[in-house]
Amino acid sequence: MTASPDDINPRHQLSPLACDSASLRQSIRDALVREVGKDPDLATPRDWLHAVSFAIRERIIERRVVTRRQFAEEDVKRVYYLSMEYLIGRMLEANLRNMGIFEATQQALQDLGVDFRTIARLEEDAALGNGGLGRLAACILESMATQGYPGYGYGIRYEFGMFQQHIEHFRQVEHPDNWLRFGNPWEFPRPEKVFPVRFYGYVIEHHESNGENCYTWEDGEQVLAMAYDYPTAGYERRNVNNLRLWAAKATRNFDLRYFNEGDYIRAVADKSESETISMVLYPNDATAIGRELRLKQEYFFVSASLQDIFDRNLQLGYALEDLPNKAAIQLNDTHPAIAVAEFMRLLVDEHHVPWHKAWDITRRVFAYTNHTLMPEALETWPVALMERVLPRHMLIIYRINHEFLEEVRHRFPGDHDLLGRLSIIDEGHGRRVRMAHLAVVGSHKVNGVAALHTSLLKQTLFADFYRIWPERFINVTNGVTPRLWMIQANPGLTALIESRIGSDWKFDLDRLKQFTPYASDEATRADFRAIKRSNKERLAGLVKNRTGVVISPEVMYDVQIKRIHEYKRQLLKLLHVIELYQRIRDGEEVLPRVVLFAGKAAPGYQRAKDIIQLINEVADIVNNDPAVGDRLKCVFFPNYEVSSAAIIIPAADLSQQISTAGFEASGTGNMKLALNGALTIGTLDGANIEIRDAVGSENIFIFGMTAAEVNEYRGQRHPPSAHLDSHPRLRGIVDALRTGFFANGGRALHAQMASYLLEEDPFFVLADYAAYSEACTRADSLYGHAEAWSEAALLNVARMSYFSIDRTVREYAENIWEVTPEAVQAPCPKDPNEC
Ligand code: NBG
Repeated sequence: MTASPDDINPRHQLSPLACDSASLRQSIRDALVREVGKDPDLATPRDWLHAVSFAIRERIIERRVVTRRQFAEEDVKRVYYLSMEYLIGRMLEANLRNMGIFEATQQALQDLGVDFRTIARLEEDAALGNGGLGRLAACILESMATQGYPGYGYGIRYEFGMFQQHIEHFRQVEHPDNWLRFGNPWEFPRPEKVFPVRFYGYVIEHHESNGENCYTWEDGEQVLAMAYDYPTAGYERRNVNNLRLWAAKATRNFDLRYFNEGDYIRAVADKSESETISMVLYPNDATAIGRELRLKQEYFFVSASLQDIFDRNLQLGYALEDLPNKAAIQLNDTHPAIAVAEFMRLLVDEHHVPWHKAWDITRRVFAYTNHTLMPEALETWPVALMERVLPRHMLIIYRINHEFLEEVRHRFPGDHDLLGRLSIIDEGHGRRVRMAHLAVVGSHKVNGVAALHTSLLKQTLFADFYRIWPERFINVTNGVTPRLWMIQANPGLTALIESRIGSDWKFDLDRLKQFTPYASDEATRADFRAIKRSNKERLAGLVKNRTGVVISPEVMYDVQIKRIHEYKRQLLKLLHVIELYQRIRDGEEVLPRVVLFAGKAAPGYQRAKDIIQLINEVADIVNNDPAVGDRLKCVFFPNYEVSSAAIIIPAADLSQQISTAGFEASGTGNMKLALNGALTIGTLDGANIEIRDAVGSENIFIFGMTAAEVNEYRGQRHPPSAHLDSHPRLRGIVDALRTGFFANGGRALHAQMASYLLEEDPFFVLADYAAYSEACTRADSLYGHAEAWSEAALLNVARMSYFSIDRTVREYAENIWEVTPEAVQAPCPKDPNEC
């Protein structure tokens, strides 16, 4: 029987706030006075932004209360998603749309004389992540709520998110992202929800009569983790899930010690030191950073989250042995892998569960997603550091490793190399803890994020693990949320699709397939082109605003938008820009286009920052050459973030997905762009392969070496310069760099980049150039046929349904978490204007 949760205690019955525009208008005005504390006559646009956010959050939190009650009533199994990163973006419009009150709120604001777009633009992006990994986490949370899965996100409430990128003298300059400076109306601080987290100290071993020794971890430093909750609304559902982010606070005991000794200054200084743990996001994408503070961040949020999970389960009356039936914990990459040891510590040390039983529970609860094969991204910690910072965890890891290697020794007697390769402790590089191994050993399922990536995981990184536990490895290809990346970002295309096939596809993207026949309908194609064009005008406005460069909405928009990384090969695209420029200068006809790059470089990644400078210097010459005009514009769009992605993507015609095959685990920008009717030019890497299979090889431009060919080629050790004659223009292009043709003052950088290509070229830019240039020509000639191009673009849209995040989340739910969706029923709308 499913009792209505509101029956639990009649006194706590909720009476839902109404959501018609008149009620919203009233709530917004009330919030402006009561929450923001402003007279409407004096309110600034930001005051209105906060007022409307407060009015909406009241409605979201009501549904959250109901969701929580219902999950508790029904004893559901819950999913806990542990991620160091959430790249959420702005919350106002996403919340309004998912709550189904976007139009009513716009109306309410209009009645108050406030323009929605003007205030929405003032919201800071919540950029608590670097790139694809963090954005995937945000998409997964939204989809869990939309589909009704009982999902909880856990992470860190960084005081400073991803840095703001400015371009000064062609170079990237980082500015701190002080996203909380005006306060954040979406968060609920929970000062009573605090957990102590210990670092350093020592371990005491106690001998017990039953033969199992027990351990206590003592002394050291303690920091408090305080919860901040961000309710996450499902699309057109009543479910609201919770994202809980932890902030570090100094413990009171800690302060008191010094206060009592009379050292006021020391006490306050120590307080701010412990609070640095959640101060800043490390701005490194797909590279590990071996700093003690990073290890502390990882342990800090993992420990707080697991303590919270234990608390919840105990409060609900669940037995610890029953945890695998009540909780699934997903590790988003290796960053939270210390959770395996912490979970064991909580079970064994704090709750006195015998070791082997605890280990069985742990393995059944945890699962691990790997997001990259790149060796520099795989976290390892020096044993000495781990022993100092987390002494109890080091002992636990030793025992896990010992028992694991015993098991292997038993199955493969005499294979010492195998033991060395599998060990959680790497004895070869000054003794380090391999966090990925800990994650694999402590999980019942390990997944890659695209078919190729998973198969490479099995063949390379985790080949030995795959040999012993083949059933543990599965693939879950990434996806993207169509709510943000289609419905919100591209209202024009959304309306076009709705006008042809209705709106069922918004709930079930598979139904987008019904749009397929319209690709051959001339009227639909013409509408599609008109929508693209107006999306381009919107982007052109933003580009002019941010960079001063004027771009025409008439030409092809060719975009490469992602983190700057050698393996992603922004240089390959830049060489092609130089080719186009030289062809124009030589009087050849070329297809007019705007090439737009956007993306941040890790502040310590010199080569990536040099690539940004190179792009900007080439752009400066190209854009100011009167002989070129609108035939070629090259733009570096600064400070790429979720909110600007939502404007660039719907305007794109051509999507650059040109990583060296075997390096991009999946990619998700590739999916967003294709879903919005951009054609992909790409290598057979990551999810590009599955995108080709979905859209048809005639509707995508594939080129270059495959992962296997890259591998083989690498073995042959050709000098990169051997490729200079593989394409009639390549020598001249590299020469332009070498001689500093585009150099704005500093030639050295250009010459250095040319020798890097000619002598090292670790990602095979020159080897793939001829094939790339040829693929660009294919793309250009199709673009010349507007009807054929529009047909291919519309087929991309109609055939991208597989890449919905809802399919991804369903696969996790069915194959890993074993949880089922729960539609939240109440509060029941008595009239359609109620939330
Ligand atoms: C990134 C990969 C991308 C992938 C995202 C999401 C890391 C460590 N990995 O290819 O580089 O799309 O993860 O899975 O950031």
